Amino acid sequence: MTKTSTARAAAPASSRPAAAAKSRSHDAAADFRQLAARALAQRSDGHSAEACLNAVAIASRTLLADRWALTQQADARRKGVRRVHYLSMEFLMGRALGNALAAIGMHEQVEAALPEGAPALGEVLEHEPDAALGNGGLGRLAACFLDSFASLGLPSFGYGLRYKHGMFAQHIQDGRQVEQPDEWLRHGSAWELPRHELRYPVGFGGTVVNEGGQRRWVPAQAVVAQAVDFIVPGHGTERVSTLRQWQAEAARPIDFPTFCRGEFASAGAHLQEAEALNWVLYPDDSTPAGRELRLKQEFLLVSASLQDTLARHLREFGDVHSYGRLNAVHLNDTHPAMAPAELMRLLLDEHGLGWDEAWKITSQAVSYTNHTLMPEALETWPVSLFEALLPRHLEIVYEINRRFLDEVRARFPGDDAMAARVSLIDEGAHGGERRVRMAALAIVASHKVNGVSALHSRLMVETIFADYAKLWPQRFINVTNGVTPRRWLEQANPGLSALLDKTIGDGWRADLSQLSELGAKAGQKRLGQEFMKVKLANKQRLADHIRRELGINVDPHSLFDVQIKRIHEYKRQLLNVLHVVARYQAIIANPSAHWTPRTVIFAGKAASAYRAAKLVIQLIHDVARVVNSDPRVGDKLKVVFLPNYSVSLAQIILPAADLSEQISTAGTEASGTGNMKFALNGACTIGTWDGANIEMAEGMDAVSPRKDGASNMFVFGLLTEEVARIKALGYDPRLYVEENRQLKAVLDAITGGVFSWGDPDRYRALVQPLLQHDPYLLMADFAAYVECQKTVDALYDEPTAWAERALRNIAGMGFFSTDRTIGEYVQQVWAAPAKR
Ligand code: T68
Repeated sequence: MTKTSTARAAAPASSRPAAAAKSRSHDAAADFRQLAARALAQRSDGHSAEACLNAVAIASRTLLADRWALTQQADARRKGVRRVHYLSMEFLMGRALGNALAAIGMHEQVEAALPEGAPALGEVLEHEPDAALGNGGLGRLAACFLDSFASLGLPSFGYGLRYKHGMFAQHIQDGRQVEQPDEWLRHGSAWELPRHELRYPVGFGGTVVNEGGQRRWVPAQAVVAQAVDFIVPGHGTERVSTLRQWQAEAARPIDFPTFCRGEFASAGAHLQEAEALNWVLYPDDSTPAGRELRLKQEFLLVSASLQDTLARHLREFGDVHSYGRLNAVHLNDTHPAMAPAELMRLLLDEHGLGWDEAWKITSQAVSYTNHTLMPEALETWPVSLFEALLPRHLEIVYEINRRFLDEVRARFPGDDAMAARVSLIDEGAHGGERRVRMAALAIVASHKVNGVSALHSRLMVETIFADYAKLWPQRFINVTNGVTPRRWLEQANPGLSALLDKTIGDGWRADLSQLSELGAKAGQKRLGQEFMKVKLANKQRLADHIRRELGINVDPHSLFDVQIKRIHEYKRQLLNVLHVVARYQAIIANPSAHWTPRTVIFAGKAASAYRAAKLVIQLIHDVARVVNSDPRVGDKLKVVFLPNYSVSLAQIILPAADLSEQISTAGTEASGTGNMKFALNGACTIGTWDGANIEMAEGMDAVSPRKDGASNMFVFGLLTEEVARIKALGYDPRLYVEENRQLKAVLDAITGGVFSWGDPDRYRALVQPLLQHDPYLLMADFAAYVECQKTVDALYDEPTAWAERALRNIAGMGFFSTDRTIGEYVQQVWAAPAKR
């Protein structure tokens, strides 16, 4: 890791071996047992799993709190080191206890602390609800980052909101998704450490006044943001990181006279209004009714977090001028993009700096990651709503824009179209309302903007941000995503972890690149057999889970073909279903032929207002019902949809997968991270040349090239450029259907009611668009997909060859650890203050 002359890099400060040994010291173990025993004794529900869970969590938290204090002291002593602040509306943490026990090495103490008659530790762990404070990849990435922050010893804070209800709980009724509130805090959370001394006022609405030439915002409504900490343990180190989540509280107590008049509701209405800010995590396509609340949530996160960073900085360094040099403020997508405006306001209005210095500090500190190329997903806010809620911030945005557009006009004289395109304000030229473009604000204020895979970062500067890249080519970089090997391999897959330890040593946990050593050994027959044995045990565990949850019997020897992720048209679960139907038809046309038995497994949630995605879930269930009950099919094909996809469910499914479905239309999936988790767990990938699939295939083929020169990944489908070309030429999906009898038969069966009790209308809304515009080119890619699936079957029929391929896949995954990702952020984004 290089250091810069201007500020030292926030380099990992690890003390692994000594720390690990110390953590196992006798005193800590005895304290731990005592704490757990005391917590258990205070419960009224005996030795129930909940009571044990709570007691062990309290003991772990206490130990972690001590480590937190030591980490903070150590960081404070490392003067001149930049601290990283990762602002994200989502942290999809999953369960904490298993991870904490792995990190602090207290498994044995827990076994000893659990009293006679208590459930086994495994069962206790199963009782912890997931902290599902995220929608999908973006939120889970943030959680993996925290793990790496802690494990690398990076001085850092994650900042988020403490949602009372995380992502909705998905129930399935008659094959349809039904959303219910996720009550993850019903029994409280033993992990949370409220920090009562850390409270900041956050305002909304009101006016801006002039006081002796100084602008000052007088909000109409104020809440107090209260910090609630969640300590993130590092692995192989005693250092920890912090996830600080904000809880909004009313700024004043109940209105006493009103209460005494018996008007209870109105006496406490403002309490309710403040708390509502923390009620729900918004789904990614929230309704207009929720948009104002969402903007308030985003501002709550940004304002409280920045005030906290400023307060800490002032405590440690005494003046605000060095803030930009010593603090990195990172925006996880555009949701916290109000941060530069709020930082400017705090520096100008509260700390009395002039514009130029405030702007210099802001742009030194701020950086931004983009996670999507879909222009419709780039957040914008109506100017009217922005002004009503944040009038001072709108002034600041206008001033940033005025100065920015002056620069644009100076560099591109006469190019008014360019100025209009890049402006922070969309003027609503075609009768639309004026809107603030949050991605533009994030880009203009940031010293670095990154995409999340090589392809995505290239497309980002060629498409959605092309104009900005013309202005500042150096500002745009790529940092390819990763996943933490601790949760996604060590904890999810103990069997494979043990096999890796035996084969290449245990260093991969902290240095995933060591997996490459597996490349040379992948062809060893015995290793292949041991790998297949581990895989079979994992599949058996999943098969048991499926039987318990759904009453479906699946054969663990069949090929487990898995697609688990948010349900979205661009991710093309529907293409997978079309293949399943084609396979079903082929089997019943010729049941006595040889068929490689398959179990096709889906899991994922659809946004509640996303009709097409919900229809896909229903179709999967309808197809499953028909296929699974057809006696001609038997074990040759089974279809399973596991409800309520979550981090903890992923930890069961991933280790059991043989085949990972990564089949988005090329150019649509920014990166993907599930793809990495599958491959790390020894699944082969069938995938398009999209997102991080590309770098994964390149990694596998570099580390472990095949003799025939073909890829270790099952790659199919149109390339990004081909997709663009076909669309430009006027794509007609019907031509593909007319040419392909198999595809036509599949669509006819679906529209003919074969899977919908004879109702031909049920899936009209899914199939009609496929024949008309098919924006994600399912029709164009269908034939290649089906062909590619045949090569998958052929390889699976040869267990030795399959095992070798899977091991080659694992060997190529060394690059995809978030430790590497965070190392790159430190070097390229966070270590050096901005040079713009
Ligand atoms: C995902 N984005 C990308 N967004 O789709 C995925 N969006 O390719 C990538 O691997 C991952 O980010 C991490 O970089 C999301 O998950 C959201 O969840 C989201 C939430 C709210 C609004 C918009």
